[in-house]
Amino acid sequence: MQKALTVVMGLGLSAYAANGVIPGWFVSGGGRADYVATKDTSVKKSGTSSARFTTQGKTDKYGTLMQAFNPQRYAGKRVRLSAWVKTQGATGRVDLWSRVQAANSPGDGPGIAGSLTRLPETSDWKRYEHVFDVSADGVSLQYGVGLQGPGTLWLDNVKLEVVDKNTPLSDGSPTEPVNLDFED
Ligand SMILES: [Ca+2]
Repeated sequence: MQKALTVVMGLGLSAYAANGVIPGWFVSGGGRADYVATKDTSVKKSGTSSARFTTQGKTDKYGTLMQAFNPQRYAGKRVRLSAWVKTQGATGRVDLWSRVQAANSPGDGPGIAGSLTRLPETSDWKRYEHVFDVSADGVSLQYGVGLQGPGTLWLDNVKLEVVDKNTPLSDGSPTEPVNLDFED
């Protein structure tokens, strides 16, 4: 999963503001010029608006609508990122991703924690979640939704919360020793 993230994201971190339309969010990725993010007041999970992210013109490059911040206050904690996403006609690929970047993490890598979920080509609103640990080495916590190729997605009600250390990690890593006596 982490390797897949490395391969597909191709994030150039020279992000630019998403036309200044959605405060706190920006468009990044190698194909960032081929995508546009806007607030959508007609399609939304709740409240009065969602984020709409879509391809403008033809592209086979990856673009992502993302957010990044210094995770200092989450250091040493396990977090759950959840988000509601709706997709339409994403015949290339569409995903939800998260990662914790350390100071020396490559800009196009999976970071030191996080996850990647491939989403359906077309789907109604659905909640997805990633559970991962934020270590003290983390200097940037990032997450977003991305497209590679045609299609549109909507994002709403993104939430980041601290969870108990017993909450299973999304990447399937065990949280305690398993089958040490080989009897299972
Ligand atoms: Ca909303």
